[in-house]
Amino acid sequence: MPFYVTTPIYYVNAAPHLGHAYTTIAADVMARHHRQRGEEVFFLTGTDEHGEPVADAAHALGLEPQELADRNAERFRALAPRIGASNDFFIRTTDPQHEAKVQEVLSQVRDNGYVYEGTYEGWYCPRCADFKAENEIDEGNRCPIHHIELTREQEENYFFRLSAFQAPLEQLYAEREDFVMPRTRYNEALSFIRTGLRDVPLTRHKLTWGVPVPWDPEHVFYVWFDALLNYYSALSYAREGEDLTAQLWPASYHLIAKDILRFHTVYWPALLMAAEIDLPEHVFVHGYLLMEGEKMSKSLGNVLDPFAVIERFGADALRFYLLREVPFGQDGSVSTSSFELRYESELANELGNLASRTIGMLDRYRDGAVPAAALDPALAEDFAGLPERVAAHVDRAELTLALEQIWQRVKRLNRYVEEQAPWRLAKEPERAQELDRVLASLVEGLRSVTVLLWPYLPTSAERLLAALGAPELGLSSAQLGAGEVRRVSAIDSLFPKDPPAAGA
Ligand code: ME8
Repeated sequence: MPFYVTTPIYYVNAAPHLGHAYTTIAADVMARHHRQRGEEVFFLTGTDEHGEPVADAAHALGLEPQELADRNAERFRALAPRIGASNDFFIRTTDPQHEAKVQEVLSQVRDNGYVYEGTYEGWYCPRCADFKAENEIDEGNRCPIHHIELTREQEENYFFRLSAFQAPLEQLYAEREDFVMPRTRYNEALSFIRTGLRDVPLTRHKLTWGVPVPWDPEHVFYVWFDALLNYYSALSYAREGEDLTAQLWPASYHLIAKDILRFHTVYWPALLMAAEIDLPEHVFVHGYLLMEGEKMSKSLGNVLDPFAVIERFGADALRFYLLREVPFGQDGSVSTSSFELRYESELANELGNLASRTIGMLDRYRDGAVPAAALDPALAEDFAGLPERVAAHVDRAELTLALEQIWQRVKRLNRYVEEQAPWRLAKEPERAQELDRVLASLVEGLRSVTVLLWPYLPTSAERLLAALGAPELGLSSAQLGAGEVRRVSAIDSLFPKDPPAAGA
């Protein structure tokens, strides 16, 4: 079974921030883990370039939308490698192949009888590019996300017959309880469906910045339908000269935050049904990174700069922090102080010291050669079934729980060092065999957790495995005892304490 994972495509109305980095990092962890399982993996991210959010931001800067899109799409494209993301493709909705696919699929939806002409009247948030239902409006006709005043829109549009999918969507939710995860989000989506679905605009008449509607060039497609289709269109042109759709569709996981839940859990499956395209397996909805209690967002201006963090501490530290600090799927606060605390106490003290102590003792007591000794059964017991447990969590996108499983073993290895006190054994020549066993067990345990940590800490894990002379990354090699470390070599500190500030 191939594994196809996506992030939302991000608006190019401003530069990327930590919230965007978060979803991309999570998707990358899943992609890397599945590659470790030997599966064919495809990981997609990219940018959403049409619609009012981008057109308005461009005009405010005195630019054409395409100019702003070109400028910011490059920043998002550049973010991926900076955070260690191994995406297989980067889609831009202004790609001509994407636009052609949008026209093709939405014409099919019309041919299938789900499109009609009508007049839309209602409240609209130009930042969300969202037509708000009456029960989604804050006091004073404000957007609950952006806190700006909503506009009253009246427009001749083509409509998508969303209401026709009320029963099919209820059936989908009844049959596939893991279509939307976690459970709270499934309940939220289902209760939205149960309140009764109204038809929604499929096109915009007032806007010109969008994909032209082939049957009426006075209109462009409503940005959300254009954007959602990226997950499908990308496969048709991501690899030059190939169409990967048959091989990779449907997607295994769409990762999103809860701000765009309704589009992905209601509109998207309905649209696919209308076009007779298979539905994705899962939509996983993670929470918000909060700063000072509010959703971090560019329009609210309360953002933590991922580039500054990476510059000083490296991408691995940021990846680890985000997935360790905030239980994946829930909201959680982030701050510079909690970042520094975790970096120091967990990465530097727990993992970094474990690695340097293990390598240091092998060097000191055995000249860097790993003794050929049987593993300590007590340790083996604590590691039994670990790769399987990690895989079971990642299968459900429980990335924080998977990391916790691994981290418990990092702590276990540190306790093992304290319990066995190899420095005492080294002083008693008659206990050389015991020392052999402790050292061999320790280095094998370190190798095992490092293989499992690779999706979270790719650069550090590769460095450490190279120092252990055991670069194998496959998940089966993470089993304690599956590897063979013969010699270790010294490495510089993996997570140096108090790295210099950027530019210092
Ligand atoms: O909504 N906490 O784009 P967008 C966690 N173009 N995640 C966050 C976050 C935060 N504070 N802020 C942003 C759009 N995100 C549309 C999507 S998809 C077909 C079209 C992440 O630039 C999270 O993944 O506003 C959220 O869903 C996404 O960025 C919104 O990005």
